[in-house]
Amino acid sequence: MSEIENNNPVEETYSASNIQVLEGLEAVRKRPAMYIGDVSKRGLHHLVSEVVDNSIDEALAGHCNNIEVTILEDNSISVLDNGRGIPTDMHAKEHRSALEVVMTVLHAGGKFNKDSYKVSGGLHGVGVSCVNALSTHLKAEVFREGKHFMQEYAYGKPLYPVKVVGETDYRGTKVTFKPDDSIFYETVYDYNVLSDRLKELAYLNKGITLTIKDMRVLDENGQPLSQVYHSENGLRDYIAYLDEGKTKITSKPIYIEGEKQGVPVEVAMQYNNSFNEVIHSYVNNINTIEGGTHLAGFRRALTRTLKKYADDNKMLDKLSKDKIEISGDDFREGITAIISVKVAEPQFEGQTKTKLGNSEISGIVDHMVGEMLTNYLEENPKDAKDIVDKVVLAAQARHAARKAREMVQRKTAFSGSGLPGKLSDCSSKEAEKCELFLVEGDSAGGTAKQGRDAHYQAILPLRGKILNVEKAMQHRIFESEEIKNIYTALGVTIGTEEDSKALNISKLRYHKVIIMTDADVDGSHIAALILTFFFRYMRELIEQGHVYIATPPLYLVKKGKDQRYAWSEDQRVQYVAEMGKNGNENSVHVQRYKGLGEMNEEQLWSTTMDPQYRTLRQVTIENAAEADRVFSMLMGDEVPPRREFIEQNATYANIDA
Ligand code: 0RA
Repeated sequence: MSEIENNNPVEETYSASNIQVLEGLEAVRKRPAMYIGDVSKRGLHHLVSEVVDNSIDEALAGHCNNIEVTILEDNSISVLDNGRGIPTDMHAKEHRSALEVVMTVLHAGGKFNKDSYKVSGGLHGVGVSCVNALSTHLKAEVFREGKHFMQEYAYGKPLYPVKVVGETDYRGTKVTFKPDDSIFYETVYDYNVLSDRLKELAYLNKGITLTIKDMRVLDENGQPLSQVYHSENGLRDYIAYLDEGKTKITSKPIYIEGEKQGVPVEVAMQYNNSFNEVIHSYVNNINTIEGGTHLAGFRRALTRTLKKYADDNKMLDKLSKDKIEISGDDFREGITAIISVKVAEPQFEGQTKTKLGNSEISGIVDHMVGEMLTNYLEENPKDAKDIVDKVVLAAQARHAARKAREMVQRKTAFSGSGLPGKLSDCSSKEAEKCELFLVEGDSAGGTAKQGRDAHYQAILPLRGKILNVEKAMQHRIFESEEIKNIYTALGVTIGTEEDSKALNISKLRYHKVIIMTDADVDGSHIAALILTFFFRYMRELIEQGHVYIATPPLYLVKKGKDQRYAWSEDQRVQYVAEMGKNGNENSVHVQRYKGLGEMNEEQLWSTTMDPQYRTLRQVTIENAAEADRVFSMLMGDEVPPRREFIEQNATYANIDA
């Protein structure tokens, strides 16, 4: 991708004193990805976070408790808060109003807001001036000292000095911006992405009310689609939300809140009777999906404190008698925990810059969690016993699981290539080019095998429903034939051991793993089961963008030799109308595909497998906590419509186009 060309006309109506500034913002427009991560859907939504973060800062400083985000009809966004309002007085050194400096100087945002505890500031901490630079138009409004101030910008450049446009009793700041569609590939805002983010922010910053409104979607009374988020108990409420419908080991989450060496730390955790470890960590309201020192500190404290308590109370004797060694994993089976720290100068590392590097934080979290958890266990002996019992059970199960896995691996080692017998492999060994189709049913598998390009497309038929990993004990997972076939075909290992949780992605034999199921209820269920397995046991596969869902057509519309495939009702209606036009409607024939098996190999290839014509949906995780919850709900006892779920969680991506 070459540099984005920028020849947007800008009205030069403002003083020349800001040449310096313009250069700064031009840099943002030239290399937007350097400042906001990317210019795809993620970057587009990141702009909103960047603006909301300023309001959150104002709230954390104790001056604001209401933030309202509105998606306007034209996909511009407005963010309104009831804080003190960005100062509008003249900035002594800059000879411009403070508001203008905040809106046009890179990194100026928090600089002169010394009294507030500036900790957020977004993933890239670039501030609102970046949003301004990447917007065709931005309007800043300040309600302060009885006046309504305003300044507007085009591509980050002020169109006039700050002016007073009226009087007001309100206090606060409102920023309205329209992202530049010559920079962003995608300019349509996704209500759910913003809504989930605001929900997350409400849990992470208790007491603030966050509202989202979508003016594009009005109900019969003309009211916009909207949602209000507010949490009084913060992370405790978050845990309750994430674990809704799960059976808890303790009645209430364990809650730790405090500050050490100027670092606010907040932790909530609760055990449930599942086998999953769900820990989400945040630094300055940013989800650190790669973890880091805060997470390490938490894990260390958890293991050490629980182990000491269990040892002191002779609760591990049975394990040592059976020669079962307890591991860190056992202390986290069935845990749901949220860790949130606020760090003044965070150092972010890792592939996606979401891993906290500050070494001092691990000791701080470790100390605080250790101390408070010790007290909790002493004061709540019944909870303590229930938790340790669960840990002991986890250790026993893990021991059984390892035995099962060793059996499996020993068996596979003796069976020639080690690849599953049902796999029709491709001839190429270049993993980057290879694709594995996981196909529902032996018959569709056979068709796919005949239709494929055997050079780079491999087929693994799956018989019926694979094991529901959400409900199964871990050793059962390694015994399941279908699951064994999947991971041996992929060439990667899974495990319960600490270090093997990280997949050996370098061994992955296909860089595209494509789930191909019927377009019906059963097909959706099977796809959901496979996705759940990947999510729980091979999350990296999804995170690194290797998982896709194939989209077979729903209809074949035929008239003589003219044949067209339709993927939706609308398309079918359109084609029938178009093809009916030149003559007799009755001669148009519509065939409904209920399953992959109804297509012949040529049809399956040309509609669903051929990179030239197929549409693959890439599975992405927008919001880890939300995904965790969705998967437990989806595969738990209460089952929401799965088709809808998959639609919502598979990003439309015609990646081959
Ligand atoms: C600096 C000083 C003061 C307020 C703010 C910044 C402020 C910034 C933003 C950004 C979004 N909403 C905001 N609200 C306030 C106030 C200084 C004072 O009034 O004494």
